[in-house]
Amino acid sequence: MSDIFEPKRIIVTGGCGFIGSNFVHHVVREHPDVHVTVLDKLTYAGSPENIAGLPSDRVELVVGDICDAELLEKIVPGVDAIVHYAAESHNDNSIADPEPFLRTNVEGTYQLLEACRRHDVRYHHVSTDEVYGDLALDDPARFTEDTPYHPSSPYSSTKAASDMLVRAWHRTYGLRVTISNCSNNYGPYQHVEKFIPRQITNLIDGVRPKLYGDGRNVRDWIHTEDHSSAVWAILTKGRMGETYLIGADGERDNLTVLREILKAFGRPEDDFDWVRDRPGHDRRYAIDSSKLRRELGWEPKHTDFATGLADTIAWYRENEAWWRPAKAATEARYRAQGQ
Ligand code: NAD
Ligand code: TDX
Repeated sequence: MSDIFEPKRIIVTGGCGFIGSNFVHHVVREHPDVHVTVLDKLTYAGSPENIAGLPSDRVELVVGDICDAELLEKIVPGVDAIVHYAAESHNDNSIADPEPFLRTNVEGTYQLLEACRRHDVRYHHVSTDEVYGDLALDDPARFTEDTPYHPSSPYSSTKAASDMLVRAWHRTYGLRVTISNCSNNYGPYQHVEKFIPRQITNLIDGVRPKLYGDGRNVRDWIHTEDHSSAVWAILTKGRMGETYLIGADGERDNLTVLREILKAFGRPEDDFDWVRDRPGHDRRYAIDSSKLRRELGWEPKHTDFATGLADTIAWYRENEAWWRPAKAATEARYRAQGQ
């Protein structure tokens, strides 16, 4: 194992989004000597409310675009590390309009890498298991760090492109980088466009949940808190230039997850609508995270999905003011797509 890296000042891009804000809460709670500068453009997916109430001497919000090289010149010098979460993150949006995905996910990553190169800053890149494409339902295989890249959607292809930039900046310029590719996250602060929050908030609204295709697509669910602890372990203990897969053995098909949500609301198990499938819909994702566990001693703590889901449902019930403003426009967009 490498020496432990102990950053004191970090930039978290996308720290007002779902996973980024959960990471900021995690760092504030678990690492009291670390100062966080959140860099976030506050797109439709980001809200300053996600980090409201955190101590102002520990967390500073800079509203801006990761593509803005001049802004990066102002905030990057002097920090120890950048942890890069900012992205356009939703597959369905990338199918409707890929352009913002190219800009933020590819060009934005390039600008951050260049800023890190100019100022010799350690860089951690948050990516997704979707870069590996999909697996068949009857295939016993899971993704490993050696699985070839085979992305399917505009979203996942831009994430794959950004991973490649990071690898090139390490090999060519010797930039101190690590990459993590994580499976599907769930938990508080997830936008209502995503599968689990969409169905929970539909049920709160008395609307039938919507299932794509045949509902047999498998996702490997991990609680976002476990994603945060894994990213911290990789940032501080990971080997330079290495990729680590993050997952918590949470494979479930969409129909099973939806039925668990319906049950929690006391609804019959078939009380949902089948809707148009996503074009190019990946069949199954599955992560083998043994490298991360073996090399860095990481273990997930929130592995009881039923408890995690119940807590998530409770969070959406208690925080209607947080998600309500986005709900009508999100559903209008889905309706226009036949979903
Ligand atoms: P999200 O859409 O909830 O949040 C993205 C955040 O990035 C928002 O706060 C948004 O305002 C900000 N942002 C977007 N464009 C920006 C720009 N140009 N400049 C600055 N800020 C910008 O996304 P998420 O689900 O929290 O995903 C975060 C990261 O984790 C992404 O890189 C995603 O690819 C990766 N990831 C997500 C999952 C998942 O299950 N959601 C799984 C694996 C990896
Ligand atoms: O209404 C729905 N009905 C439905 O059946 C929605 C919104 C989704 N689905 C299906 C599609 C997927 O099989 O549920 C599954 C999960 O869908 P999403 O929440 O859109 O997630 P996914 O496409 O799997 O991607 C997520 O995980 C990997 C994140 O959005 C990505 O950012 C991350 O990289």
